[in-house]
Amino acid sequence: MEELRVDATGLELRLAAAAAVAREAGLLARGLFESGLAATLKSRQDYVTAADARVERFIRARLAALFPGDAIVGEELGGVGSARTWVVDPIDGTANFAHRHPGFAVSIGFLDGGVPAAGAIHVPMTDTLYTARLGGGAFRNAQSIAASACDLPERAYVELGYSPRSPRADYLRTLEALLDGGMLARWSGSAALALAQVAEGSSDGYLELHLNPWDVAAGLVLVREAGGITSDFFAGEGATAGNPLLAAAPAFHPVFANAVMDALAGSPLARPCHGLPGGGH
Ligand code: LIP
Repeated sequence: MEELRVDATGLELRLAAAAAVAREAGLLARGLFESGLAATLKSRQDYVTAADARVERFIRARLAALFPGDAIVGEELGGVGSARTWVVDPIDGTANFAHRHPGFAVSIGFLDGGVPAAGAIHVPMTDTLYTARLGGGAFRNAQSIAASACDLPERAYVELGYSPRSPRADYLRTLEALLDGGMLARWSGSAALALAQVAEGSSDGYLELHLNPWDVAAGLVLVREAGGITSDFFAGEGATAGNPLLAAAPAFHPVFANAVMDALAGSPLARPCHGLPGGGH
């Protein structure tokens, strides 16, 4: 028998927990960042520090104590999802953390029946906390936020993330298409921060050609509750193998998605099983 979905009260409790634990974990991460922890290279341009596992263990202990029946999946310590699953990225933006750049965040998402339902993102170096739950709106430090009203590509400020996990040719073709369309494209190295910026309206769109579930689980809720549109990240094998991700302000989404899909024409990434071009919830 399929488990009942979490009701509004249960979701509110999980949001409150995610917010509190994300901030506690963020303050722990900040202390480790300021202590100057060394980073090791997992593979080309893929870093890990002792902080990742230490912060994830802290988050897991707190969530397991509060919600013992929920599953937990994390970037460093793995795990298997269930009907109620926490998806944790202890340090999103590890490359920034490893190079002593402040652009990193703690991301804690909650999936209810496989659907992103609540999330909290804490930015340690500014002590900024983003929170959202299905039907409850999106907030930055408890103040309501909304995606931008941008509808013109020549005014659009977007992020095009890069990682060696996706074909360089697809990345370069997409970058060229965005610049040809008049958009200004940057890359911050943290998907969670990029999604928070779309939700608060300081960025008009974000695309990355491969991300993992822990990078986006919280940010997807944030963007959608802020009135933004995202691709269906959990289409196909998204929950286990990851997927591309597109997120945008509502009026800008059609232009952005069309430019991306034109650039990716012929690429396997353009197939529906990868959740692009967008509009999925
Ligand atoms: C990172 C993402 C970023 C992506 C990196 C990496 P991590 O997550 O936030 O957007 O470009 O390749 O996946 O590894 O720092 O948690």
